[in-house]
Amino acid sequence: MRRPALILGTVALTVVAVVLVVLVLRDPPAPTPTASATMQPTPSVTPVVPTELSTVLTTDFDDPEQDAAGWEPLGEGVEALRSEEVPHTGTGSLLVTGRSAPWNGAQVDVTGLVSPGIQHTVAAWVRLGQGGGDDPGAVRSGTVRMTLQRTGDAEQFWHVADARATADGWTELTGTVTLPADTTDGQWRLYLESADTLADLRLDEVRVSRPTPPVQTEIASLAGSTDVPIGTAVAEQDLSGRPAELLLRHFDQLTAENAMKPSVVQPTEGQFDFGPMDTILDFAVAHGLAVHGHTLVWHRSTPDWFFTDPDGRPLTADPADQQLLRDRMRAHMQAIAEHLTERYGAANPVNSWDVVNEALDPGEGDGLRHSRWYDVLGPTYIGTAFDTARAVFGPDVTLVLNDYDTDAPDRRRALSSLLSTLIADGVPIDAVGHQMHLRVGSSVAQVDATLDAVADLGLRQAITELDVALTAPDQQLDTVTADQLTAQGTLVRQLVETFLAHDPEFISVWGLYDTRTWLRSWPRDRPLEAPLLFDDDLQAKPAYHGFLAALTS
Ligand code: 9MR
Repeated sequence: MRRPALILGTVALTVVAVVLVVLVLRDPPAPTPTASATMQPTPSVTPVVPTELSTVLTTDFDDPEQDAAGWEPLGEGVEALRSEEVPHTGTGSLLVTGRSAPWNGAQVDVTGLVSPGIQHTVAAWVRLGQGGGDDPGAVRSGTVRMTLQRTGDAEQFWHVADARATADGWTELTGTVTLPADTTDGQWRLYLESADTLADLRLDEVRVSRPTPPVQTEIASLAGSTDVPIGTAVAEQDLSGRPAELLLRHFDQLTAENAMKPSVVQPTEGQFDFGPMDTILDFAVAHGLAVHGHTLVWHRSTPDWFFTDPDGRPLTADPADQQLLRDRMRAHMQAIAEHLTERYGAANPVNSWDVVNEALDPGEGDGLRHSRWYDVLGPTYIGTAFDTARAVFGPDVTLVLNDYDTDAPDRRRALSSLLSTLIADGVPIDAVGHQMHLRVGSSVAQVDATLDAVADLGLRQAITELDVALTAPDQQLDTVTADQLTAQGTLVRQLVETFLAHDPEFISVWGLYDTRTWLRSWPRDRPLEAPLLFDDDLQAKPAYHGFLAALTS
């Protein structure tokens, strides 16, 4: 049965759509046949009273692991690369180089993010780079523009925004585009090009937003339906507007999706950036939410300097190098602990930490991932990390060993073997974090077996990163059916029932609503993947109802 607020939201959007159809029919924008053809600006329309905007795409090019974050070159011989020169903010921007025609640029797939009948707002910062003139020293300028294209047989182009950009500073490019309500769904891309100059282009902080219906207020709060803390992974963009409303309605614990990782906290040795972490912790304190700290010792999102000496020589298992790495591990934890005490004192919301993340590799003889931590310190790096965390964060913080696919039998064996060793060695590990990145078709019995195995060892357990993908990573989703979403809801219910039967410390999902899932860009573009409890419009899915049913049954 459809819920009243959903119907109201749908009615509101339908009214918007009808108004837009009328406006668009009066003055239709001209689709152009090729990317190099002249664009017609989207006709100006009387703005419809805006419902609140939600960001559906946000890219700052700051994460080195994400490289160009899904942006691809447009044109023969063109390259689109993440660059650390002159970013607008943060540490990176996109550099588009090798352009030989004005329409050469960069593009990103926005299929699933844009919809007919809705006004989308696009904003980005642009700047010119090298080339495009005889005098490389001269201050150059040129017109840079963004276009939205429906690709395939019935291709159409919608000019979104243009601006005069220069080589000596950043310029903001903003605009709106409304796709006619009768546009059929299809594949969509957003691209950057210029009207004149052949200079390199730089791009930073791209954002696409669209209106979202109000957060449903008639459905039960997840966190309010149980004593078990219910968490979600967040980034700064989730902490305002409708996403924040949704968050505060259903969750009472947060994990920073990226803001507390070593690459963010200590990008350069001794230079700490607590800003992104504080943004999340301040929000948690202001709203009385707990925080699960993620993460301290990991092979990913950890800067290379950890594992090289000051001259850039890779550290080895030599005792002096080992001591250097142990010192760095401690200094990193110590600085975070001191910062938390100074800034929050008794109100510090971080109750637990993923001390070691993803240490398992059942393909290795000892079942452990042979990461750089392992190469230098050997398998004892895990015990060292827990000892150090206990000493630094104190006895009241829950220290967690966090890993993925712990439901797979080979990884369960590797986990049990590691835990037995840690317990025998007296390592101060309190709990196991099961990430639970699952998919429709995952076996609840295997999950149950793993939770039993860990319980038998006497350790507490938490569900740290739950999401339930609709497809396997190598599958392509052309459309999402109601049956798939129902199957997802059924599995979520069975999983949460299984978790609850094992008395978890908390159950946390890896993202607030489908737009925000990491799975849309891993291991490649998967624009329709929808593994979370709330959809792109922040509305409850069958997965939410399954979760709630398990909490209340
Ligand atoms: O969702 C996170 C993504 O934005 C980051 O680029 C990536 C690398 O830091 O990490 C993702 O989160 C991972 C988490 O930190 C550990 N478990 C697996 C999660 C999904 O990859």
